[in-house]
Amino acid sequence: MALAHKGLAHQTRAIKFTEADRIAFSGQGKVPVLVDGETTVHDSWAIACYLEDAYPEAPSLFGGDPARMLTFFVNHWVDRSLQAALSPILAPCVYDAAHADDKAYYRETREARYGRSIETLRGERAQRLPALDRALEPLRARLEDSPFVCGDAPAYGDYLVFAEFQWARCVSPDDPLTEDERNRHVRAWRERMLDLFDGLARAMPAYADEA
Ligand SMILES: N[C@@H](CCC(=O)N[C@@H](CS)C(=O)NCC(=O)O)C(=O)O
Repeated sequence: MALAHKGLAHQTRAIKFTEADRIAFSGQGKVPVLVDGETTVHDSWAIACYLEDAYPEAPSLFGGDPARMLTFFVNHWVDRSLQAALSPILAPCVYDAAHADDKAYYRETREARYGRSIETLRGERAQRLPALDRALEPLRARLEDSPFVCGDAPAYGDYLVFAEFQWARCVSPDDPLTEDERNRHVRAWRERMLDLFDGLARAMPAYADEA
C-alpha cells in the first residue's frame, strides 16, 4: 500500500517460511524486502523511509519530519501493543493456513516464541481476546472523529495499523473485531482501507471467503 500510495509500479513475490535463502541477498531472513534497482532494503519501517526519501516528489507517506517520527511511534504501538495482542491469537490460524513445507518450521519457531504449543494457543483464544480489545482502544478513539488515522486522507500510519487487520483477514475465519457498537468506526475505516487503490487489499483473498 505504501508503494501504491507513492504511485510506484512494482511486482511482488511471495516466499515460503522455509525459503529464506531466496532473500539471503538482503543479509537477513525476514520479509518484507524491497529491491529497487541496485538498492535492497529490509524491514518495513526502513522501506517506508527509503520510499519517502528516494521519491520525494510522490505523495508523502508521512507529511513531514515530525509526522514521520510520530508515525514511528505508531509503528511501535502496532508492533508492541496491537501485534503483541493479536499474534498469539492468529498463530494457530497461520499454522493451519501454512504451506505443508512450512508447518514444522512454523510450529517449532512459534512454540519456542510463545513458550506453549500451537494447540495450547488455540485453546487460549477466548481468554486472549480481552487484551486485544483493550489494545484497540486508542484506534477506536482516533477513528471516532476522523475517517483515517492520519486525518482526512490515508497515509503510512493507516497502512501500518491496517496491515494487522489484513493479516487477520487473510489467515483467520474469525473477525478480530467484536461486532458491537464500540467498533463501528473501526469497521467502517477497515472497509475504506479495503477500498483504497481500486480495492488493492480486498483483492487478496480473505480466508473466510476462500474456506
Ligand atoms: N519489524 C520487521 C518484522 C519482520 C518480520 O518479522 N517478518 C516476518 C513476517 S511479517 C518474517 O519474515 N518471519 C519469517 C520467520 O519467522 O521465519 C518489519 O516490520 O519488517
